[in-house]
Amino acid sequence: MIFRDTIAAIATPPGIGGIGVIRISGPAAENIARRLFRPGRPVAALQSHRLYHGEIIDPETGAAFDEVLLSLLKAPRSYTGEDTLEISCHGGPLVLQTVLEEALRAGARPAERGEFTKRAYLNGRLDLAQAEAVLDIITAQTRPGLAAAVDRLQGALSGRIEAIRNRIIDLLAGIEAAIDFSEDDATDEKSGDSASRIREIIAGIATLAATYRRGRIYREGIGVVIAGRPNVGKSSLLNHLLGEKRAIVTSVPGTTRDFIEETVDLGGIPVRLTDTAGLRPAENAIEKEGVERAWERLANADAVLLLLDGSENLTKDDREILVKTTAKPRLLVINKSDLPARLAEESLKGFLPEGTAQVVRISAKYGHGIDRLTAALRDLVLATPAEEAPGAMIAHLHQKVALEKTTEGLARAADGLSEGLPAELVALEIREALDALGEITGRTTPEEVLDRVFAKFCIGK
Ligand SMILES: Nc1nc2c(ncn2[C@@H]2O[C@H](COP(=O)(O)OP(=O)(O)OP(=O)(O)O)[C@@H](O)[C@H]2O)c(=O)[nH]1
Ligand SMILES: [Mg+2]
Repeated sequence: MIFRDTIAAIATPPGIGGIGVIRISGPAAENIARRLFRPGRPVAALQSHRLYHGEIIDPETGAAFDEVLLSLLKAPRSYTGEDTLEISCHGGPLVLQTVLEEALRAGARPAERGEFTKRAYLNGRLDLAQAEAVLDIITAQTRPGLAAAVDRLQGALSGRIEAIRNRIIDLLAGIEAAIDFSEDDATDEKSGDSASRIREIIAGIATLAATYRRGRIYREGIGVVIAGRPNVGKSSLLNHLLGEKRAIVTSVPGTTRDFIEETVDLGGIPVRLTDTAGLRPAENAIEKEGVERAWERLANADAVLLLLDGSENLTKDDREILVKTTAKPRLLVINKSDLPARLAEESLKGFLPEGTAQVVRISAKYGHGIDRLTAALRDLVLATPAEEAPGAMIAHLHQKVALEKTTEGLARAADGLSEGLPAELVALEIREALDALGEITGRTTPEEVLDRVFAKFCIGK
């Protein structure tokens, strides 16, 4: 696709920095450089993929606005696939604004959010899954999240989708061939063969779709609430996980009133961790409000760390909290393991689903058992073994929906085959499945999905 207009934006974040980058993409890029850029040493013409030192000047007066490094990346060897200019200025807001305004005066227009990446996509430099991976890299919060996004940018997901697509196309070819030779007496045998191939493809899609949970958690993180009766050590645990004395810790039950939320990287997962007021029948209006808020946070949490004091027997309040949180993904955490143990794990048996080992002993005060706690939380929310390699993961809801639609189309085709439906109708279902699959890489993505994807980007990317 060839765009006639040229877009420009400040590509670095607002504020003061060492350098700030202006990015310009489109057919006028080279002209804009010729107008605004005065090289340190005279050159006949700017060469592609070279770095030039010089000044951005006022083309009318010749006055310099800034001393810069400039590169011209000629089409198609650029991010967008178009002629692109990258100007590294000094990183001040006024400098960047001035250079951008000059670029606009020289023939560019302000870029919209994600428009550089959208052009890269429309020019075939990236497919849609890769374009979304660019955003995932920018917003990654943990190493594994970043690694998964880089994998997607490098085509891990696109490759998987392409492989599935090829298998469906082969299947379709077989079925369409049967349309032409419908008199063939081997038709029954063939349709049995097609049905089993469909089942295999569906199983492959299911494996990929199952990565959504993990992919989304690495990308968006999860909300985890630390809950328990007063004085069990919730705030101590928050502080230990944060590595700072964020919450007040005292031996007075009911110390924490309002909830405290902080984000931490727990074993590669971005976790929004909330410390809450100790749960018990409140003694006054302030505490009552705190306890209500704590229950509210609990209701909305993805998972709960339910803290118990291992140096005491289970209390009535403990039991009540245990009962009220059974429906939540939770870990039972027995704290104060440095003190003589009074709480028997047997007393918790009734609160744990059969065969699960969701009890961890820790000392929040001395940091014992925290690694085990982190690993157990990871296993709980990911529902997969911790050592599983990332591989190709889907991370966006529309990707999951597209896989589901693909499966539905294939399942209808399989039903059609077993019911002896005409091959034409079966082929139609398979074509629909292909279309649904194509939405992930952008082959068949509706305009509004594209708009939604690129609207999430920042300006300048
Ligand atoms: N020995 C020991 N004491 C602990 C441990 N964790 C917390 N404590 C102590 O237990 C008391 C209560 O700790 P907090 O972290 O304030 O407990 P909390 O659950 O936040 O209490 P509330 O905010 O009142 O609900 C403090 O005196 C802590 O020093 C631990 O692992 N071992
Ligand atoms: Mg507290």
